[in-house]
Amino acid sequence: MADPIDVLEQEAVAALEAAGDPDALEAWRIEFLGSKGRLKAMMSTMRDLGPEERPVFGERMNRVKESLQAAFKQRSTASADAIPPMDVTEPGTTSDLGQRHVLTRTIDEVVDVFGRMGFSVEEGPEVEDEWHNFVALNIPEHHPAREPAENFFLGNGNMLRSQTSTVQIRVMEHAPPPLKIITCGRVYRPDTHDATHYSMFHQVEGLCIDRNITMIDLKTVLFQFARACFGPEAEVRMRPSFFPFTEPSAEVDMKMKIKGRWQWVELGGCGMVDPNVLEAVNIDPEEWSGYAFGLGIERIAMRRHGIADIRWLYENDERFLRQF
Ligand code: FA5
Repeated sequence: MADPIDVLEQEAVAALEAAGDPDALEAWRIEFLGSKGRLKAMMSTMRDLGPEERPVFGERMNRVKESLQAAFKQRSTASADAIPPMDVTEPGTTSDLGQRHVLTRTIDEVVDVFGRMGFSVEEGPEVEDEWHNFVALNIPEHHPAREPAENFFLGNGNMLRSQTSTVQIRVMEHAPPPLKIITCGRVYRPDTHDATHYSMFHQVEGLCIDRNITMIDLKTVLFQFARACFGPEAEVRMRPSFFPFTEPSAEVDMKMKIKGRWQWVELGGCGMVDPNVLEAVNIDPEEWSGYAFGLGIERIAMRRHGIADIRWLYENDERFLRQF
C-alpha cells in the first residue's frame, strides 16, 4: 500500500503545477496548506500512532509542509512576474461624457440672440390658473381655446399652461413699464403626436411695452432674430391672423434655405398687445403700447438642424442626440 504522506505530497505537487492563475493558486493553498486543509487533516491522524512512530511522522509531515510552502511561494512569485507590465504609452479609456440636449442648446442660443437686443429673461410657472392663461389674456369664457379637449385642466381652476403668454401677464402684474422681456419654457396641449406636433413643447415669448411702440419695432426684432438664427439671407413675413390678446395679430413666417431650397416656415404668432390686456394689469393703454410674440422652440431647433420629426427630440435615442 502506498505511503499516505507520499501520496499527499505527490498530489499536492501535481495540483500546484496545474494551477495556472492567481485564483487557482489561492484555491490550492486553501486545499493543502489552509487551516482546514489536507495537511492539517493528516497531521491530526498523529494522535492514533504509537509513541515511537509519532516523532518520525511529525518530522516527515513538517518537511512535506515546508517543501510545499516553498514550492507555493516560488509559483506565486512566478505567476505575479507573468503579469505583463503596464504600458504607460497606451491610450487611456475615455469615459462616456454626456452633452446638453439639442433643445437646451437652442434655448440658450435664442436667449443669447434676444439678450443682445436688450431683452431680459423672465420665468413663470408651468402650473397656471385660468386668470393668467385665459382671462387676463382677453380670452373669454366660451372661447374655443378654453375647451377641455384643448387643455390639460388640473381641477381647482388650475391647469398646465397652454402658452407662454401667461408670463406676459405675470411680468406686467409686478413690474411697471417700460418692459422688454423674453421667457422660454414648456407648454402643454393635448395635441395628437405627429411629425410637427407634440403634447409638451417649448415656446419663446417676447414682450415689449414702452411709449410709441409700433409694428415696425416688432418686425425689426423678428427680422434680426431670423437673420441671427437662420443666416444673413433669412426673411420675415407676417400674415394677418387673430389672437385674443393682440390687435392687430399676425402669424410669423421665416424664409430660410432648407436642403438648398428657399422656403417659408411658420414659427409662431405675434401682434400689438391688446388694450384690454394692458387694462387687466392696470397699465394705461393711452400712455403705453407694446408688442408680443410667441415662437415654437422645437420648430426653430428642427429648422436649424434639419430634424424632420419632432418626436425624435423626445425619444432619447443617443444615436440621434449625439449628432448635435
Ligand atoms: C400661441 O401659442 C400664441 N401664444 C403666440 C402669440 C404670442 C401670439 C404672443 C401673439 C402674441 P400658437 O398656438 O400658434 O400661438 O403657437 C405658437 C407656435 O407654437 C406655433 O407656431 C408652433 O411653432 C408652436 N406649436 C404650437 N403647437 C405645437 C405643438 N403641438 N407641438 C409643437 N409646437 C407647437
